[in-house]
Amino acid sequence: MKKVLVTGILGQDGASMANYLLNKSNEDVRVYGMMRRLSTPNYVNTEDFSANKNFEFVCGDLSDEVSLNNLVRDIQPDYFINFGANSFVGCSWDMPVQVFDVNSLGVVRCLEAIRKHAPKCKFYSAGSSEEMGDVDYSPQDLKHPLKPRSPYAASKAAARHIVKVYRESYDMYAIHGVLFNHEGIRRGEEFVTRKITKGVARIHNALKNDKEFDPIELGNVNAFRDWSDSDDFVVGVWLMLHQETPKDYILSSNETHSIKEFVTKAFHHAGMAGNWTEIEGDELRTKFFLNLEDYRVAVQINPKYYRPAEVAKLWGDSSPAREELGWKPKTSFDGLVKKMVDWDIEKFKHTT
Ligand code: NAP
Ligand code: F7E
Repeated sequence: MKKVLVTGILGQDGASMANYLLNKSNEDVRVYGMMRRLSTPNYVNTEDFSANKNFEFVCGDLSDEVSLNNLVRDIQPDYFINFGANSFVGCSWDMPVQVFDVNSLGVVRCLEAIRKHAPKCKFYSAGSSEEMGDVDYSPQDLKHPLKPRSPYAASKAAARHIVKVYRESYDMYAIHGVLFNHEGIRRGEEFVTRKITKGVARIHNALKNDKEFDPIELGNVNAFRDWSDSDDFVVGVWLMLHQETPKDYILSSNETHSIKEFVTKAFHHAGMAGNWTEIEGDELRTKFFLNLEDYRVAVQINPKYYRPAEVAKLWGDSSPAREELGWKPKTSFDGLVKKMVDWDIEKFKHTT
């Protein structure tokens, strides 16, 4: 039986990965899910697998090398999948030191723990399309230069470099997957897709109950992202950990869509047609109106959600992963929007 240590177990990808390994794949594995100490932990993402006899929560923190050293020494994992991070780009300007400590130094601490205590363990570092930042061309591949636009992106670019250094210096199986945006029913509620689908569910319920509603407030709705389903990406990450020779890959849908398009589709899927209106030169007055008798505003702009520097357009090229690993995402963009909207309408059906 293979032992897999997964950090960020209460988050989206850590939970998706554990769920895949324990409930969906045919792998003979024991999963150790690392969580940090919280006064009130939220176990909503781990409900599908936490009772599995091959699963165990373990305690540790990426900012604490003692906990990482002890876990690797005691568990002797075959795989160490590091999904733990401060993953929200928007807050990374507010806490840049913490972001670098967890997202960059945290990776060095993981690599050192493996080097010292379990050098044959295969390590996965969670890289990001944000590393491309201020992009030179589309779609972006692994040759694209690192041009980070946020402390978060810079922290992930640093992680990419250090993983390569350890791989080449110590002959370790250490890889840094560059993953474009991926979402789903476990997505944190501050990320734009979940914020939209939760808002759509709220407005859907209000209209059903003949009540008033407040609009969803967003920042830059003209940004483009390459969105996929997290459940598809964890399969790609697992395949990356099974190559003859360790190598980094991009995972992406190979499509790009604007935030506006996501909004329109999400409302449409919930049975609410609407239209964007814009006043030239006055971005702040951009609005999404529902085509009801009284054309009510469902989305409006609040500049507090603007970022100090924006990444305008991400669009990945994952052809090497598709050709060499035999991976491809199953869920389309429309399928992802539908899955998230349906989930949130059901989940929040009593909330208005
Ligand atoms: P997420 O839902 O925010 O999960 C991140 C997890 O990391 C959370 O469970 C969090 O714990 C944990 N964490 C934060 N600080 C920690 C620390 N000091 N020590 C240990 N754990 C800590 O993020 P995700 O979407 O699953 O993303 C997984 C990884 O992929 C992250 O590294 C992210 O940066 C990267 N990534 C994500 C995407 C994407 O679109 N989802 C794309 C590219 C790369 P709490 O639950 O206690 O807060
Ligand atoms: O923003 C715009 C925002 O926060 C997407 C993380 O998983 O993917 C994620 O980072 C876009 C940006 O994700 C709001 O300005 C508009 O252009 O959902 P997001 P992200 O920044 O792309 C990458 C690949 C990661 O690695 C990260 O860990 O949407 N936007 N209005 C908004 N974004 C948010 N959050 N909230 C808004 O109100």
